[in-house]
Amino acid sequence: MRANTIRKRLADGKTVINGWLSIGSGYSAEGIGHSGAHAVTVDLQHGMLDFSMALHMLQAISATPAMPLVRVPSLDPPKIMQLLDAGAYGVICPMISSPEETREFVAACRYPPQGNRSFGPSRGLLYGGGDYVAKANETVMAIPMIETAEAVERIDEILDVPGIDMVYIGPNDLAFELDGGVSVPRTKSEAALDAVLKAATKRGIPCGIFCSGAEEANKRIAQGFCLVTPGNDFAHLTRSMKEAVAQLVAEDERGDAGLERTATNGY
Ligand code: 3PY
Ligand code: MG
Repeated sequence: MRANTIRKRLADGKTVINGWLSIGSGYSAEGIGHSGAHAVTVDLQHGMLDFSMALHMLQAISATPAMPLVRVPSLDPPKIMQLLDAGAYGVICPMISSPEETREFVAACRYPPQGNRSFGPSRGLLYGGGDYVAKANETVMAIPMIETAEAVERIDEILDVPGIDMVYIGPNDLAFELDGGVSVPRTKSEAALDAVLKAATKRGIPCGIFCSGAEEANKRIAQGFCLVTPGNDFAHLTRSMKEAVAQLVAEDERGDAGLERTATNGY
């Protein structure tokens, strides 16, 4: 089976940079897959896309060196299994709050006897290879999201569930829960996510986190996170376009870009 290179990076103590796709497009998925990111996550929770678009995006990511991950909308075993069948090498599941939910989630990601994933590997065979079914359990990753107050309280019980490959923190939902909003400072949720990071690290379970961009991602790496998501595709697209426009407007205000001249020339 095709190796899961992010498992190897994590085992070697290396950081994983994870792209995040909210735009439903195979073309932009392929572009982000070629960005140098080690993994790329198709976001079916908050992304503007559905299963049929996610399938095309997973196919596009397959043409790149990045490992294909998905974030599912919720703890929905049939949906999780279908996305694994579509070739996802890891599933990030939001709002996991208890050991019971964790067990249900991990079971959906594993074929029997470790779990209850149903047989029907479909595209997993095309992307993973002919031995997909035999090797899937040790290759695909089950990644619960920790982003509720209950999950923070019960983190040791959650981490005790066998088969968790990583935990992923949703800092914004955690801020809603613990700080009453997403503005800064986020005193309580920052302390909580640091405690989760330490609890996971102590057990050798890697911890990932969503970040606003590269600057925050660098700080999170220094804090001890093993996987960072430096903002989503839409944020990068709009940020860089705004910067380009701002630069052109600034040049025009200095009188050296000729925006008006371009307009009157009819281009
Ligand atoms: C959160 O910050 O809550 C997230 O889920 C990020 O994707
Ligand atoms: Mg969230």
